[in-house]
Amino acid sequence: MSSSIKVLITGAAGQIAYSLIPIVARGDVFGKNQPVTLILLDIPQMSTVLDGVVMEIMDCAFPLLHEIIPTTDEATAFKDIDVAFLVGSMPRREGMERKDLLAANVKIFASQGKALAAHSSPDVKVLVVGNPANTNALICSKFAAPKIPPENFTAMTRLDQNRASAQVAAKHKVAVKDVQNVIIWGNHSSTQFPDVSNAVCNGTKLPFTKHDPDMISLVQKRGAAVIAARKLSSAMSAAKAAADHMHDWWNGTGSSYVSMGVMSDGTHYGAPKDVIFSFPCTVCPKSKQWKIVDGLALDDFAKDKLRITGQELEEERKEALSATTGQL
Ligand code: NAX
Repeated sequence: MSSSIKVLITGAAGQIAYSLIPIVARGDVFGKNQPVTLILLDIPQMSTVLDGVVMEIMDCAFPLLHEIIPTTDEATAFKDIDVAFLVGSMPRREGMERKDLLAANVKIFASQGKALAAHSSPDVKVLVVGNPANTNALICSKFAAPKIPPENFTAMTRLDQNRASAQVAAKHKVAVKDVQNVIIWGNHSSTQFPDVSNAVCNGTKLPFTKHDPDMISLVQKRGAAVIAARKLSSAMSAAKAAADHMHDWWNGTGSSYVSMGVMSDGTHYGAPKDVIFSFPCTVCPKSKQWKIVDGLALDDFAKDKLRITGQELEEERKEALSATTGQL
């Protein structure tokens, strides 16, 4: 067996982490022969809950789990990690404006970016789940630069991809495992564009002549529908998506592509420069480097959707940077 890798999960006392921890500890992300050390970060007010989570992890007796390090200290949490799932964030409270929520989260991710630069290796792979995920990832990468390169930061749109793939499978009465190349473009928000026009089933093109407005709307509103029904936000599906995202980043994708929020350099599909934009990506298994899939055709409907979500990301960036004025 290889030596253990250090995996940080923030927001470790929260509900997504509660579903994510067992998936990681069981070997479903990094492999069945890969021991892991789990570092679990939450805020001091949650340390008793975190103690309970640690007890349960111990009681699971995971064979691959080398060590558990619960902490409320960022310097301890980010020390020499190989992978970070940044799940923890400030939830929206009643009466809170979107701007206030963004400002509160930007502070968290600026601080964690600094901690990454101070304590982690330049190879660390960082997946941001906490919302607003794309802009949090952007801010985190700016505060971790130049030590940690921007390509090491990604934001999660895999839940949206999984939701769309499941809808495609149900509609065409095929197995979801056989559905590939569903794309989420842009921001993990209601402006995202779920695009099924390139979807294939076992390599065969599915009969989408045009975009599917019902499916687009269903995926865009799925998070709200889960909250309305469950009185809690998506957690099991979010954890599975975070695991899928990191699994493919760590192990590679093969020829089909997956959606990842990655740094846009302004040269792909008209997306603005310097935002974390969700694109179709492949990952090389050897280098663990993602690459944007180029050359897909976009019709006017799709171009317009990409413009809208890109604009929203530019606006979020402006607000986020003004909330960190003087700190960069
Ligand atoms: P919970 O409120 O259950 O848990 C969040 C945890 O983060 C709490 O324990 C809190 O104390 C902790 N936390 C807050 N500030 C922290 C800090 N500075 N350092 C470490 N921990 C901190 O939320 P949960 O349902 O787990 O959701 C977590 C985040 O994921 C939210 O921002 C949520 O909006 C986001 N989501 C993102 C999704 C995506 O597709 N990108 C989908 C699911 C989810 O909505």
